[in-house]
Amino acid sequence: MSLQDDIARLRTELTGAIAAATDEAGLDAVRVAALGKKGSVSALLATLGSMAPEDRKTAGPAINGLKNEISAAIDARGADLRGAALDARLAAERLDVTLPVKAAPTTEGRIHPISQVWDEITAIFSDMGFKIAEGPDIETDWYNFTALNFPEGHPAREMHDTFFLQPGPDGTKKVLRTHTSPVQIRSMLRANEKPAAGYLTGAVEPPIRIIAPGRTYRHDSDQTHTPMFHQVEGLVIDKESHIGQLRWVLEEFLKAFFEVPGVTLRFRPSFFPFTEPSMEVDVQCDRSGAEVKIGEGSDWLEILGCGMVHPNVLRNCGLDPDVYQGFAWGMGIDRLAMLKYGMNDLRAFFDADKRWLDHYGFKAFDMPTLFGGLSS
Ligand code: 2U9
Repeated sequence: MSLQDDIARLRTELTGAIAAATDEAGLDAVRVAALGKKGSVSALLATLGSMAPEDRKTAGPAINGLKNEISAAIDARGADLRGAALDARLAAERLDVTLPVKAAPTTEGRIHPISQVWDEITAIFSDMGFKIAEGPDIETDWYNFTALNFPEGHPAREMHDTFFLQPGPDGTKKVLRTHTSPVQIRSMLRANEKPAAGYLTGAVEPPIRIIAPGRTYRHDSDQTHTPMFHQVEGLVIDKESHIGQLRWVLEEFLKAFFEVPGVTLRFRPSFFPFTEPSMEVDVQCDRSGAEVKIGEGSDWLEILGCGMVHPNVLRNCGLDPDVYQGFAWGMGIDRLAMLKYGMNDLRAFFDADKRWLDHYGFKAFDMPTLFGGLSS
């Protein structure tokens, strides 16, 4: 077979293989097989060395011509394959910039009004110097009732519509706390702890200034009651705490919470086993329009209960009522949320209805602070 035949055969073979290569890796394999060290075109070039000079004169340009031709064909096919790969990628990664932008979860999600109001309340009382106290939802009868001066068999225990748990091995039934007051009992008992011998830390003497926000439970369900609801209670214990301070704390809180320049409060005598005297507090409001306006008008709205801590409660927590006295108050977080943000059915709070949350919920990054605004 002549050199011309070899060149023609290789040209047909290699141009066919180049055209058949479907990706850059396949094309590179053809390049190695033709132009690599042990490639078919390189092998032909190597025969030039042993040729007679006369033959080399014609064979050299012919073989080099084939080499350049194949090299150019590989480059051209490479450019085609890269172009096709880019087109495929562009098609696959196509973005329709005319579509609306998909919102990030942080802008889509909503903070529940109860969480919002909880954060607003804790921001206000923290600013006044109160610490936030927490405790268990499942309590013993002693922490929920006895320590709070509810006598055994007293009707007030039934008034709380308590949920009882199955009795333990000793026959006693734990309860779902009916108020957050056991949290303050625990705080007072801790404040009264004597440091163990040799330790400098442990005892925290009064003054105590705490608020206890939390879930509470009562067997009750209608438009304004749910079996689980949220309360925030406050407690101040010091040697000379008095009702004047209680009134100031409540007024400052209500002004800050309802974001109004002033509030007028009305204190009515009431009864709670854990406070003496006990009072229910109404705030002046205007109910003539669609929503209740606090701080103006000629109506009254019951908003919270309060009183001076009963001496028996102090005694039950190891504090001497002749040395210490204090005041306490309690209010419903859910009710405050309804009043401030104009919802009228408490049950909707717990329906987990996304449309309701989209409407009444708050944006995740709008954290309530006193300097940045509570509800802005
Ligand atoms: C201790 C001593 C006293 C907390 C108080 C109220 C009055 C009160 C209700 C308001 C609406 C509960 O959510 S509600 O139904 N609470 O009226 N709570 S005084 O007094 C305490 C708490 C703890 C150790």
